[in-house]
Amino acid sequence: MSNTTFTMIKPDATSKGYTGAILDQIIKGGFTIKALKWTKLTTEQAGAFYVVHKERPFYGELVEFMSSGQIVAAILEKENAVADFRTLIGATNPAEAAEGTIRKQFASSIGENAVHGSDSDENAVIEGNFFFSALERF
Ligand code: 3AN
Repeated sequence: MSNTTFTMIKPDATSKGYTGAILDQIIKGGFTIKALKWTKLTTEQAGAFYVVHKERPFYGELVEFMSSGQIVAAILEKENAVADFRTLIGATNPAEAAEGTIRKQFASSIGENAVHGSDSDENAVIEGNFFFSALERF
């Protein structure tokens, strides 16, 4: 069990002005921000980030959406970070997300679902390294 996970606040949520509210819930959920970046992905960068989904039917749509606007990337620390963060954000499809979860409150659809959360300790490391150099984290 690792103590870090990686998140992105997605373009749908940043454009609607939810960034502050989402960061607040992440911090109140017991996560410490170890690195933070507000940026925008090119289609090439979004394609590389989501390359594990390359064969899935929604890959093109996902890459287009994730490069369509600003995102906030962060490395988060907490005991049992990956699993606890996925509980905090809720199911991929906001219609199925539990009451009080970030996706239930802020997501509009399965594609535009407000936040990303790593699905394993291994991917949390890969995803954090995709965005942050050693100098940008503590
Ligand atoms: P999660 O983000 O909950 O781990 P994954 O890994 O199944 O979900 O999917 C990665 C991302 O791909 C999701 N966050 C969502 O934005 C997008 N996605 C997943 N399923 C669909 C779908 N059926 N249609 C469009 N986009 C999808």
